[in-house]
Amino acid sequence: MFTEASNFAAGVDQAFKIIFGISIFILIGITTVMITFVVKYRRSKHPKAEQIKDNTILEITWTLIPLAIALLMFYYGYTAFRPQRDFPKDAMNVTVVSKMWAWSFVYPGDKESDVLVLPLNKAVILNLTSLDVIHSFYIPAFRQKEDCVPGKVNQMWFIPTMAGEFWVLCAEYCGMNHSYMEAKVKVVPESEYKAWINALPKKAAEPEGLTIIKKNACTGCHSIDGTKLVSTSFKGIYGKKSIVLTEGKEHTVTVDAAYINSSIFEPDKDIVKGLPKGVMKSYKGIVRDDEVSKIIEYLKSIK
Ligand code: HEC
Ligand SMILES: [Cu+2]
Repeated sequence: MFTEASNFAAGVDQAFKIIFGISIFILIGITTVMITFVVKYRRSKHPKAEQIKDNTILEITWTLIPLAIALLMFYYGYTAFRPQRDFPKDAMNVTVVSKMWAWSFVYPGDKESDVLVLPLNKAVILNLTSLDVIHSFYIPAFRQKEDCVPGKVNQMWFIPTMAGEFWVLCAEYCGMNHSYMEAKVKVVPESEYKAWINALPKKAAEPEGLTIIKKNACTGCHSIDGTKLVSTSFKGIYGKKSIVLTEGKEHTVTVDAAYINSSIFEPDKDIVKGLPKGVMKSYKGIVRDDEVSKIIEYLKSIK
């Protein structure tokens, strides 16, 4: 009925159908018994309530039947899920990089693409990463979903079993443009995949300052493309004027090396007007001085 485009899709669908079927059975069962009782034991017919005690057979029945139903759901869920955690040794690896609000895919040899192109019928392991907040990597047609957590690498694997284009969506609310956070998976025959990956250019080397900013998750609060997140964007920050409160007194500073340095190590000294105090923590002992210089160099470069 729905596109099942990976080796795991049928198992997930089967578990879903069984649980859904049981739910309908229970809904109809309970509703029927309820309506029957309402009619049969209504007050005009049955004015005096009767106490019933200790019916062993009944009690065993209503324990065993739900137990069997729960175990049945567990069995189908578990058998569909278990193989998804047994990662094959010879699969190809692709790193998924998520950030507000886009996906990118890094292939071996540092080649980067914003479309996930995969060879048909080949196992692939995806290493899921995030540069800012928690996202959830979701390919509905593959019935695969897993969180991308900053500072951690989660994995998923599957075999695409159908050629074509499928949606990648973010399934964890991650801010304003969450619903636009989408990409395409393109499953193609292996020869076509080989030609595509060979033609894909190498990723341009990243400025060191940017690597440090990402590593320390500054990008969770400060964007580099002008978007306003928790705090001001880093884009064009160097040399601009900032209105800050120092010990409650308002004044204007020019964003220069000294100000950036004190913003990183003593964020509560000068508070940018209109932004909350105490949200940014001091990076004393976390970011080294030589790293601060690289950050400053990078901030100068993004106008
Ligand atoms: C948890 C969110 C958060 C993180 C993470 C964070 N900051 Fe901030 N940052 C803020 C907030 C809020 C302010 C404004 C309040 C203040 O001045 O302390 C701010 C202010 C700044 C300013 C001054 C901005 C201006 O417009 O004048 C700079 C520079 C800065 N941060 C750099 C960094 C760097 C570099 C990192 C990573 C090492 C970082 N921040 C990590 C929240 C964050
Ligand atoms: Cu997201």
